[in-house]
Amino acid sequence: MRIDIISAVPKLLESPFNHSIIKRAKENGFLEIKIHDLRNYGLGNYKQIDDTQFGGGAGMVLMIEPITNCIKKLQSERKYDEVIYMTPDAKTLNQTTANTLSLRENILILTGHYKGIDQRIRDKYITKEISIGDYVLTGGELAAAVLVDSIVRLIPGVIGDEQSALTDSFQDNLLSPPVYTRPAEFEGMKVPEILLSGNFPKIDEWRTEKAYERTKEIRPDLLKD
Ligand code: 6GU
Repeated sequence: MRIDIISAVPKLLESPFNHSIIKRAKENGFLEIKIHDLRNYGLGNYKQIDDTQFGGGAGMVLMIEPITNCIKKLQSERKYDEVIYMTPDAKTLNQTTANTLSLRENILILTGHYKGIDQRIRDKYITKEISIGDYVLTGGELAAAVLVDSIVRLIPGVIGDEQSALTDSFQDNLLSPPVYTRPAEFEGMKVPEILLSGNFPKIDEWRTEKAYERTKEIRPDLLKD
């Protein structure tokens, strides 16, 4: 998979993809990520990328020209299966979306800042808009890092123990059951007996039960369908 990210603050994206599983995914050839500085496509001597909005109102808007020039340049180099705009005024990211995107070959992600981007970019180039939750961030970069992380770990082969990605919270619309490791007893707190029993069908049953309990308690909305 190849992921290109366009950002006005590319430094925010320097670190998130250089550690742990995503780092290994890149080293093992599953993934290539390139960050593109929107400023390089800015207008005039000052490399302008934003301007005040028509109709008045506080906050700057990312201009149509620099973004268009950047997208056109990237699209001349490869065909993108998806051009995604990270913005709080969009549908919320969920596991189904991550699963779908993990099957794509080339993804282009545009991150907004300030008041957002000129609507005409959204109308013409964007195939999918994604928010990561009902709160506002200063920009789309951290949201893009969240999106990329959620996608990359699902690429077949990226997580060694494939079972591990398939039994995540949300993969079946349930939260994960509790997990424990050694020691079996610590300061009087014991690991549930069933997990030490070696009775794997019973253990599976227990985990499913706990997953339901937890979901009912914390996220009953997930059980609606
Ligand atoms: Cl994608 N961007 C910004 N700026 N804020 C957000 C978001 C995205 N998702 C949730 N809040």
